[in-house]
Amino acid sequence: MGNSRVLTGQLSDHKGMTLDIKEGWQVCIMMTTQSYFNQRVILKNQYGRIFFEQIRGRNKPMEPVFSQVIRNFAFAQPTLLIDVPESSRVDCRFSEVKIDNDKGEYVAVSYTFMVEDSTDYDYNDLLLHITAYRNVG
Ligand SMILES: [Ca+2]
Repeated sequence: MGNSRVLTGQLSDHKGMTLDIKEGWQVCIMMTTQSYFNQRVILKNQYGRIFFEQIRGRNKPMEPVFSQVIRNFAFAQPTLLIDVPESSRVDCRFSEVKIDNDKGEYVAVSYTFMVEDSTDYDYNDLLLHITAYRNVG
């Protein structure tokens, strides 16, 4: 049987978080917001190349669920940035679940981010889900 490793935490600043996604993996991104403020989500590499960028909030009506697939992700270890420029208090909580196969190889990861950008602490201002997995072969 494979193994899974779970990490939960809180992003402490706006410097971003490195995601443990390997080169060539498939990446699925889903996000939604109920925020008054605009939520800016960027996924980029260390050279600044942006793979995913969405700004959603009151000025940009969105589908209830926005999804995008990036096939054969070109770089490893991308950085995720979550920015809410109009908010002075962004509290982002996350969960990271890594999955190993029965050979002990790291083959998939699932990230969930939930943001509170105001003072009601319902954490519904951004829901972001990123799943990435190795090609079978
Ligand atoms: Ca809220």
